[in-house]
Amino acid sequence: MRTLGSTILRFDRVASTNDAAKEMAASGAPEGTCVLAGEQTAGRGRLGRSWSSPSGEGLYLSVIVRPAIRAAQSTVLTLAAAVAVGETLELGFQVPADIKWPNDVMASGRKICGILVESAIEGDRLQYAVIGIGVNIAQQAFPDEISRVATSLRIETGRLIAPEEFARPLLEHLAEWYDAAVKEPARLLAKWEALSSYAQGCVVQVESSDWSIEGVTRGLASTGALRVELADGEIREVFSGEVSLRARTVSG
Ligand code: BT5
Repeated sequence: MRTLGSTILRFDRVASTNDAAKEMAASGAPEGTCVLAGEQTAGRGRLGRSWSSPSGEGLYLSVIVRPAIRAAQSTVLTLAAAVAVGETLELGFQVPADIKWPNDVMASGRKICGILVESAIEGDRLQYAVIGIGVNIAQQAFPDEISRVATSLRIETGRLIAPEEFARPLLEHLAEWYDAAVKEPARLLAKWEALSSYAQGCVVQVESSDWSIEGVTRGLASTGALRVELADGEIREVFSGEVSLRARTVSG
């Protein structure tokens, strides 16, 4: 299996570990190179949103990968990262985790981790991708805007650990699921569905900037897209980056 994290570049503070990793990837850094920071001054989420990244309180990690997959397949990298974080929480720290498609890992119904995968594309292949993972580790309180939606490992377990203690097992799980994403995507998709209460039979509203649909989730397509059944029985495949998803109630 591949190793991720044999080279880890540590910074006290960066704007965004994803930006630092993208620069390194563009100048040839090999697969598995990681960037880890104690603090981000401009941590990013999707669509220009920000990621709260206070000094010493979270894990801010970006991993460079160079998978032989098609660009249209790149959502599987987000799914692999979410499964790796979910397993680390459950197996390493006994925190029950739930994955909310496409890029949130939840604990007790609150967001404990966000994932931002950014890719450079050449033709229809990926030249490289940067898997950015933010995990709330030591926070006991959050800024007002996210105080009702966020949680941390410390809040969930009562334990205080260093972010690097989470990074080590996370990189091992990520290596396994990254490998599966490339070689056996069906195994990864099945594991993701097993870890997500949103995957099957969940009534959801999916919104993008110019449309909105409501339906029932019907698992993942082979590309990693979420399958949503509309009221008339039509199945829509929803791709990451386009939408946000609001769970309503769970139906059979
Ligand atoms: C994400 O975006 O959840 C992806 C976050 C990725 C962060 C990592 S840290 C390492 C790497 N370097 C970066 O610059 N980024 C990556 P999205 O789904 O768009 O969610 C963003 C939303 O989550 C915000 O608008 C807030 O509502 C909420 N949020 C912000 N900071 C949070 C935090 N620390 N914990 C929980 N929720 C947060």
